Amino acid sequence: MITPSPQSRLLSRRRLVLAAAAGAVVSLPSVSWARPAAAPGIVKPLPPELFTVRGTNAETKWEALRDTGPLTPVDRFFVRNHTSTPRLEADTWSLRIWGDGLRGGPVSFSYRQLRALPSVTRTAFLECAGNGRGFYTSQQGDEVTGTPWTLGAIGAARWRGARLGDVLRLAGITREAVDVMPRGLDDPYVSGGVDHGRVRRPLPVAKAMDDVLLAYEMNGAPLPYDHGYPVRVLAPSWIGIASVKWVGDIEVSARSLGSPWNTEFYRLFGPAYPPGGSAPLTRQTVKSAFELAPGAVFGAGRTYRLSGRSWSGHGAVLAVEVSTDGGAHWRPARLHDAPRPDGWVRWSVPWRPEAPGRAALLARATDAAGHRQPERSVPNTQGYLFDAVVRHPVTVK
Ligand SMILES: Nc1nc2c(c(=O)[nH]1)N[C@H]1C(S)=C(S)[C@@H](COP(=O)(O)O)O[C@H]1N2
Ligand SMILES: [Mo]
Repeated sequence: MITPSPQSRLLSRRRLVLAAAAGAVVSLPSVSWARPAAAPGIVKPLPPELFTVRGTNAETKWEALRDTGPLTPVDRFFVRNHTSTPRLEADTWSLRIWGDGLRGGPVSFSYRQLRALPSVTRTAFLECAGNGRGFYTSQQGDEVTGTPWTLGAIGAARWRGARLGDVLRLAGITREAVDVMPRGLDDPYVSGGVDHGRVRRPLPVAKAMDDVLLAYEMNGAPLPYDHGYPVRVLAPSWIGIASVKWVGDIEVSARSLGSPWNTEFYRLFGPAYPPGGSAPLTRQTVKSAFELAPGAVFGAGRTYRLSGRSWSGHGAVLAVEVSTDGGAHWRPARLHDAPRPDGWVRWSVPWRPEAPGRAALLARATDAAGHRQPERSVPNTQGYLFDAVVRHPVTVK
């Protein structure tokens, strides 16, 4: 059961009073104030303390991660749905592997068979390629299309599943195979009058055979419906679209495969890129976020502990610097996790704001590949891979 925040209770009471004043008939059972915000097609509750609903998607609020450990609890893990969450059953689910990259014909695995294979458990973040997209516009004035996420289209979890490589080997993958394409069982994605078919995106065989999982557990429990129950792909360090949820079949091909998700979407287009766009996107960029609401209020002359997290798809985050004066001075943050590829590192700095007024908090990370967050991200029309330092507005009173 979700308890409404004091604010939503106030709001609803005001709405009731307004409705009564306007002479409307107020029937209590139909008043929806006690219910958390809903996104069409998402099964789990989306209380406003934890999520911002954006169309069919739900963005995690960073202030809701403040007291969480290295793993993001599923009750606050972001959801990115092209359509809506299907409620599948493990007993009737199966995974069909097919295509001309196999030695023989199609092979199917039941849920039970998949779970009987050797399992691996690994912690990895999962992040949408569009995470931070909103800052292209709000911080840089760039025009971009797509969901204007702030920084909450990311979560980290402990995933357990079978190795995709083991399953492909059992299915008889040949040396000629170059791409494999997992496809989801959710509804076809229709946008701008075009039916793009079911969500699917090719993975190069080298990645598929390396560290990709067919995951059936998240943080020690079966995957929740919204995150791919009963089985999803989990491609560590790559953009979220590579981790196809509700996977139903995988094509194994001796030729390279295409889908709208590696031709039209999830490439970089724009003045800085070739006319056909960049190569299909793979790894995530480096980012940092404060575990703080935008516009958070601090008292002058008091000492606070600012906390946040940084992560990168190119290697472990090795250093994080914080500026509390809008970028004029930087100091190192204290890291609270051992640097790990595919993971995020929690950090903190003490802060004693002196002068009342508005301030901007900035954090920038450097990863093991030598990427340090720039002041400005090179824009692309669909707003992917934002990596610039974000200016987090706060007020000192
Ligand atoms: N079948 C299917 N898989 C999907 C998607 C989808 O809509 N359908 N969305 C993708 C995108 S864009 C992202 S960012 C991640 C989000 O995973 P999550 O909802 O578990 O956080 O799932 C990916 N896999
Ligand atoms: Mo995504």
